Amino acid sequence: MNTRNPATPLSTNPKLLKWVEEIAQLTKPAAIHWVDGSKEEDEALCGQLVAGGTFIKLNEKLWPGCYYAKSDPGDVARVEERTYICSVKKDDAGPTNNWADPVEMKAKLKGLFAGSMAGRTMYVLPYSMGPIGSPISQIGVEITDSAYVVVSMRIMARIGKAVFDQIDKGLFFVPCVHTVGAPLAAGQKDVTWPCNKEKYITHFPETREIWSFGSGYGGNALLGKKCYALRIASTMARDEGWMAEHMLILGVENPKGEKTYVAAAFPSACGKTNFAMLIPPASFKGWKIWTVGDDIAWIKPNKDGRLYAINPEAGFFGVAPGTSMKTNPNAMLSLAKNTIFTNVALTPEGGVWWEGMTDTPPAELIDWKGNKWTPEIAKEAKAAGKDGLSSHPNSRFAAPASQCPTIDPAWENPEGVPISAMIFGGRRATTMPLVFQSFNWTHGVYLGATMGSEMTAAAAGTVGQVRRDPMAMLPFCGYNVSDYFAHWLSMQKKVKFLPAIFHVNWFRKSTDGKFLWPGFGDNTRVLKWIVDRVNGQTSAVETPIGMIPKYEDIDWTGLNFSKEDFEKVMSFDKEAWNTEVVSQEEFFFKLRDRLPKALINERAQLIARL
Ligand code: TSX
Ligand code: MN
Repeated sequence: MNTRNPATPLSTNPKLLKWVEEIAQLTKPAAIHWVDGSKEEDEALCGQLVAGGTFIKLNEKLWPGCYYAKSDPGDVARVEERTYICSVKKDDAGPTNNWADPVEMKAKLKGLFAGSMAGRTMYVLPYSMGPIGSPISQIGVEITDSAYVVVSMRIMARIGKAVFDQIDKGLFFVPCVHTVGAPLAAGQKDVTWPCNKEKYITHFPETREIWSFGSGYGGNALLGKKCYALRIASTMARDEGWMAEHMLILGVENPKGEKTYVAAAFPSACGKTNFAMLIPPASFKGWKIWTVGDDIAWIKPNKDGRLYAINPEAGFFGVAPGTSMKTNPNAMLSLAKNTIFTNVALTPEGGVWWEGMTDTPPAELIDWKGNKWTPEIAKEAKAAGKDGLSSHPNSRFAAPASQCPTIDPAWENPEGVPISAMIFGGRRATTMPLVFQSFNWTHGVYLGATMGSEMTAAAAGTVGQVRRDPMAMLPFCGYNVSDYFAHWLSMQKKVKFLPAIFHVNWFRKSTDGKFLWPGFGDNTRVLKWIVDRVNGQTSAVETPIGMIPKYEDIDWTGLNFSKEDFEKVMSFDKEAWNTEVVSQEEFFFKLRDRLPKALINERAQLIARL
């Protein structure tokens, strides 16, 4: 039985105590709760969320330890247009970020936060991004008035007393303030998903602070993830000579038991989590793929002259729709217990379902808006021009990484894992071959800087147009993206043995619109070539765009994929590349103020080779 008074501070750090006091004075909560991270505390908070109607406990037999939440329909995703980088100089945020003056934004926030926690409990939530005590890890403290945030962060990060102990040892922490922006008047009944129509997700890279107002959802509210581990950490990394990247990390083990780690960056909707949890084809006897992380990599130069990476997260916050035992069994097994589901559909048995989980949908569901859903109702909705979906397309699971069957034995190694290759990619129906390797680091940085995906019908703009998403960091770089490229280029001076850089495209289509590559587990064949390349065990052919494999260089055992098929998925279309370099130039033009000369030169060399 835990009899601790949660209002009693769990730290003696004067800076922390003073800041907590200040925020309480400003936001006027009904109570303060110092989060110890214990199981008892978690159970009590989940019980409270169930009692208030925010959570539904799922059937313990089917989904042990799992909870279900549905958000306000107006609070379902990150709000990029409400996301700000508040650096003193506008140019330091750069042309791809929303900028606000830090003094003006602070004044605005002070107004919004005044009394914003009235009637609620203010949680003081300490967290470590990365294993506690790792030299690559960093600490944050999130003050939040959302119990949903506390129990979600308990899955996604290392939280609790052990982190306060680190702070009391004098370790630096990033103060993060979060409110759902829905104060309760005396006697006012709460809603199940409190939030505010007005939202501000604000970052102060120079003073290393995060303030988030008005949303309870995902990256808007779980401040350790995108706000800290990418936007603030990218700035810290630039200042300190390391890298905070939007990358998955996986280990490839060959039949001899030798392991090679790679990190990969893809724009959204490319199946990043699927790739991080890849299962090799049955014919790849003795090959194993190990998962270190599915979203973020913190990468540091090591004394041995190589780059080492950690996954700063402790869980997977994955998009549910499309995840199934066919597309990603390891994800399905990771989320089978102790998982929080948000905005998926509920089954009558007290389970969850989402589009793509099974071939045949259940006969009846409660959809993410709380309405009855049947396949017939969905059909009628679609006929009436609505989406007819049972789950929101951005519905999520928050599952402990430790539950992944392929979690790498070294995933919590404080030193990280050595990175031998980096992979960039995008969703491209044309132009981009299945795989190619950069000539060198600078050329690799160019590939990352110009990567992107073709827009889908859902995204604004013309279908087929490429949306550039450099290193998949467009919404996540905490400073001027041109300076970020310069930082990437500068790693050449800091690291003796840099990873080799590759570009992949699983999504190339034939002229009649069919995918030319089977993808999924068969991507192992491409990974094998990549790993063989970095270990000096295979050759490559030089082309104008980079180094490519010959048909014979790829292991085709167990797959019927002819040389003609390979030539199609690898083909070089000169016309398409002429269009590509013009489109790359248009993107670079937007960044012209600070774009490194080396990248302009790289483009000139590409044109010359073409
Ligand atoms: O995640 C995907 N990956 C990476 C897997 C490790 N997806 C899912 C879409 C992204 C959210 C893919 N979709 C991949 C892929 O490699 N490739 C494709 C396209 C594709 C879809 C279906 C088939 C082939 C390719 N084949 C059949 O449906 C039979
Ligand atoms: Mn991501």
